[in-house]
Amino acid sequence: MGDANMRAELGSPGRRLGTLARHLGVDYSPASSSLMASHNASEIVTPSTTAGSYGGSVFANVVQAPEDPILGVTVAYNKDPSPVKVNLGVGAYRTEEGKPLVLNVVRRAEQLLVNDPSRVKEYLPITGLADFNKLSAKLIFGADSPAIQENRVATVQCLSGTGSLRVGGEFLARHHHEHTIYIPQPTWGNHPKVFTLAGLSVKTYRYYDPTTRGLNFEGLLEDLSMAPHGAIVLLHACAHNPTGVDPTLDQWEQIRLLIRSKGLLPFFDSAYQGFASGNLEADAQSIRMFVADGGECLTAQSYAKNMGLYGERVGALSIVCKSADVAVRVESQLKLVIRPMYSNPPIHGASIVATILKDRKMYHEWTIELKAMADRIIRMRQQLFDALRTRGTPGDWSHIIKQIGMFTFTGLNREQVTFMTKEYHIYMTSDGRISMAGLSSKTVPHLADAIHAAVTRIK
Ligand code: PLA
Repeated sequence: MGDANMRAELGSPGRRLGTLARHLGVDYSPASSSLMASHNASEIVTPSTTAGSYGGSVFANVVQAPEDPILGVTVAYNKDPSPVKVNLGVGAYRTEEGKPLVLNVVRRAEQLLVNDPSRVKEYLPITGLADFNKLSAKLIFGADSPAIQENRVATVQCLSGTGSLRVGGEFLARHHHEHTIYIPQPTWGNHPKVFTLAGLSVKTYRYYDPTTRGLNFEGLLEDLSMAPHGAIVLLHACAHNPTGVDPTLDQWEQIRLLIRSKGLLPFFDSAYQGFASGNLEADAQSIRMFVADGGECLTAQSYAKNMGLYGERVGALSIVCKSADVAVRVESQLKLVIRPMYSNPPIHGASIVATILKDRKMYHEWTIELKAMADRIIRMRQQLFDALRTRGTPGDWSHIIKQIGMFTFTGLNREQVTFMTKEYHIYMTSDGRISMAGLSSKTVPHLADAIHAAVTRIK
């Protein structure tokens, strides 16, 4: 077989490896091309340490990085051969059967998209799918939002919630006079990294009180009232991760008054709209209070959880501005953040979302499926609480049913978590957070046994 034929047959990854292999002087004749099937790429292209002057790697000093505190839990879980293992680490919804769920309405939307021959795979604009952006703003701010009617919102499609936070962070680092962002203590583990790398300086405000397992409202107000004028404040719109503790509407109102009176800039992270209460409107309430006063704010939206589009990476960043002309200029600058980062966002997931949001029937179907997910999580809370009561597990476990959203912040300490993983093959983050969405009626007794053993044996 000629070189050209062989390359064509191997396709593009094979072609790249072939070229590399030739450069490195590795035998790459068709006879030895079975190497491709039986060896992985690095085995083929890695030169031996005796291969001339290419002996050592230029990366020899690279140290092994630790696994991510949340996603690393799944890595450890996958390695465990135990048949009783349970993954309560990452916040990913599972059915009663423990399976990942693709919503029916998502499957239907995908069918429509696939069957539509007019759909092409052209690049989206830098700002993403226009329909998706408009519909996302409506979903979070409300169809009757004055900010939308007055064209004061700049919305760009981003790579899920994380990408929206990062783009928002980079925009603020370039265009906001105050570079300090206050994040709650504790918060989602990725927040400090996202904002630091975006070029902001991260500080924390008190949020959770471990003694009451509730909101440290006094501490929160005190810390925010000390923040410098213009400082950015990261707020979880609902279903605070990891604590499951949200301010009441009354407390939100006080937070709003303080933030506005101090000239602070609110940045909402909305990763769980509809997941907290089962109601999309109720879970957007905090944000809408801030938009209603006419002031400015940022919102990062994710469709990972509420539409189950995790791996599709669909989200949006909206910046609510004082006036339409500011919003136009803000959008122009957001494009300058996005273009050198990933050029423009992917088309498929955003098309699914837009298809569902613009069709009344599909939208309705989605709200029903969403509520069913939220309700199942709430049922798991009750079942776990009941199971611990039945076992007479020492301690007050009422926080399990009081907390809201995907997670329970159990209060278990690091040693207890390690014990549960080692002895019961239950995987969770070391701060004692468990994803209720990963539990089922079948696994609740096992988890309750593990918690009972952990708290009675390890103080
Ligand atoms: N913001 C918060 C508060 C989150 O909890 C998460 C996801 C995100 C943003 C980002 O989500 P997205 O980029 O996938 O839209 N938190 C998960 C997953 C569910 C993770 O850590 O990546 C968690 O287990 O905490």
